[in-house]
This record gives sequence, C-alpha cells and structure tokens, in this order.
Amino acid sequence: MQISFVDERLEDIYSKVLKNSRLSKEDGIRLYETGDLIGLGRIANHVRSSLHGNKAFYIYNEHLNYTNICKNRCRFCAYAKDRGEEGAYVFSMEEIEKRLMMHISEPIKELHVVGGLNEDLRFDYFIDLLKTIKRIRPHTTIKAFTCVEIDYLSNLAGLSLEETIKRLKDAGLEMMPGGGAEVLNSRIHEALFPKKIGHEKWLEIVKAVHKAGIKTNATLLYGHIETIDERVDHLISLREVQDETGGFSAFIPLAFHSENTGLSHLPPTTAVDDLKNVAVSRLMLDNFEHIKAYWVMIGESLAQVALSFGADDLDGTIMEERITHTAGAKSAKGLTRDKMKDLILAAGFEPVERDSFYNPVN
Ligand code: V47
Ligand code: SF4
Repeated sequence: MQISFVDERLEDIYSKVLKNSRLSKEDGIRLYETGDLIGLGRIANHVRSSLHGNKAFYIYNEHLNYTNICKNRCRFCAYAKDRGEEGAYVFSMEEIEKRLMMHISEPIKELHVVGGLNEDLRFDYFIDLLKTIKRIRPHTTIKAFTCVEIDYLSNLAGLSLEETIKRLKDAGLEMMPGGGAEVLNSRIHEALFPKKIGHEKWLEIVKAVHKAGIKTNATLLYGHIETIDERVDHLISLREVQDETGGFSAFIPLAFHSENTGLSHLPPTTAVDDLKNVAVSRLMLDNFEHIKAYWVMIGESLAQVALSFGADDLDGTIMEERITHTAGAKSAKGLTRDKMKDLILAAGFEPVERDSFYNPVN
C-alpha cells in the first residue's frame, strides 16, 4: 500500500516494515518524535491489519484487588495505603468469596487479581486465594500477581523462584498481568519506585515465569519523568525477552494518572502521546501478537481510535477498577459486554470476545 507521508523521515521506516525488517532504537526515537501522527498511525495500522485483519478483541473479565496495603509506596501510586491508614483494607477469604458470588451469574472468562505487598499476609493466604477462586469459578482463568508480587512471595515463603511459581501454579495460577516493570531503567527506578524490584530482577523473574509455562503481559508506564530514549530502551528490552522466551501475550501502554500521587503536579497525558505509545509499541514489538488499548486509562473514546493506530484489543468489562480511579481516571469503572461490542463496531471493527489466551468465545 502506498502512503504519502507529511514527515518524509517515516518513508524509510515504512520500507523496513514492508520488508519485515526489525526497527532500530533510532527508528523508535524517530517514531516518537514525529509530528506526522496520521503517517505513524497508518504504518502501525498496516501491521495491525496484517496480523488481525478487521478483528478487535475484548474479554469478559473482573478485577479483584485483595489488599491495598503496600510496603513499597511508589511515588506514582495513589492506590497503596499504610496499615491502619484510613481506607486501608485486606480481603479475608470470606470477603473474596462474597465478592465473587456477587457476579456469579455472569460468564466471566478471566479474573485479574493483584494487590499491594502487605506484610500481614502469609504465603498460605495466596494459596488459599487461588484455591478459593478456583473452587467458586472453576472455568475462569486466573490471571494474577505481577513479577513484583512473585519476588515478594518467594522471599516470604523462603522458596526458590521456581518452587514459588510451581506452588502458585498448582493452586490455580494460569497467567500473569503485565504490571510492575513500569520503565525498565535504573534512573526512574531510583526516582519513582526505589523499594520495588528493579530492571534486572524484573527481567529475571519474567523469564523464570515464562520458562515455567506461564504467559504474561507486559506494560510501560508512560507520561511521568521518562524520556523518549528510555521508552524505546524499555520496548527493546521486552522485545529481547520475547525473542528468548516467547512468553509475552500482549503489550499494554499505561498512561500515567497523577491525582493523589507524589507526582500530582504532572499534567495528564495527551491524546497524541497516548496514540503514539500504541502505534510505536505496535511497530517496535514485532514479536508481540497483541497490543491493548486499555480503555480505563485512555478513556473509551480514544481507545476506539487506538484500534486504527495499532491496537487490536480493548481489554475487558472489568466490573470495578480501583487502581487508576484512585489516581483520578474519569473513565467508567466497568463496561457491559454490549458496550464493549458497540465501541468496537462503531470504530469499524469486528468484535471478537476472547478468553485469556485469545481463543474466540462463542
Ligand atoms: O504496575 C499504578 C500502573 C499497573 C498508576 O496485563 C498506574 O492485562 C497510571 O498492569 N497511573 C497495574 N498507571 C495495572 C496493569 C494492568 C492493567 C490492565 C491490564 C493488564 C494486563 C495489566 O498500573 C502498575 C503501574 O504500572 N499504575 N499507578 C497511576 N497513577
Ligand atoms: Fe505497591 Fe504496586 Fe502501588 Fe508500588 S505500584 S506502591 S508496589 S501497589
């Protein structure tokens, strides 16, 4: 397909994409820097269409955040509380059961389960959590815990990484979400999340998880203090892991929300930057099958547009999102299946309800 670009510097990159050649770090920087948003979007859309045609995926899912008490207190996080602070909570097994029963008549295909690093919880709590979910919802995939939680649990249990993952897997863990990496960069680690595992450890854990046969997603938290150079390095690190393990399922760019965080002076991300992050990740991550436009963070309307800028998935119904809403997200807290379908149809795509592994659901 012939594309005429406003920014002529995109022509070389488009030629590379047409030849399926891998884009370099310099290409990635050029893509982020371009003022030709439509040109960038058309290249990303070319890749998206060759992989998925006119299909756009979504999932019937529910989020469950078992505790917001967290010892790390990252500067960008509005969700975490200290023990005893107003609004701090931890769900007992009875509470988990009650919450799962609230939506038991709904055909939820995936439970997304994450929480803070709460020093009051023992390793058995996490095993019980997985088993309780499996008992109540035997046919729902459990996508739970970030690499940050896996590292914490391995230390808590005094077990090797491999044994920790095995025990969680035996109790029902089937997939892992992509959070926790933020930006794989030591400058940002020091400045924003010094108590959380850093770059090297995150990569070590994600590789161990993939080697144990558990697929994960990957994310990039953008729109705070990171530079374009650092964003591109992050994407390249993920691409290298994917070459080695093949264990990543989808990539999700996460737009930073600053309300109630230690960075509340920062403005929200712009629509242009949100679309660029979708498009650049589609182009740099040539070995990732799926790019998600996470409607919670960029809003339902922009997520529709993102489907023409490289994204092929809108994530899911969610039911009740907490993490981004405590940081000021203005999107809905959850969407119905009909609403997800309507958003996709109105954007000109064919909605495909999927399970956690991108198998279509009838
Ligand atoms: O790791 C925390 C981010 C992540 C804020 O894998 C924030 O399917 C914006 O990873 N503003 C957790 N972002 C969410 C996450 C996720 C979400 C949806 C789907 C999947 C998936 C994964 O949220 C954290 C962090 O990067 N986050 N605080 C904030 N104030
Ligand atoms: Fe804790 Fe995660 Fe929030 Fe950091 S981002 S404070 S690790 S809940």
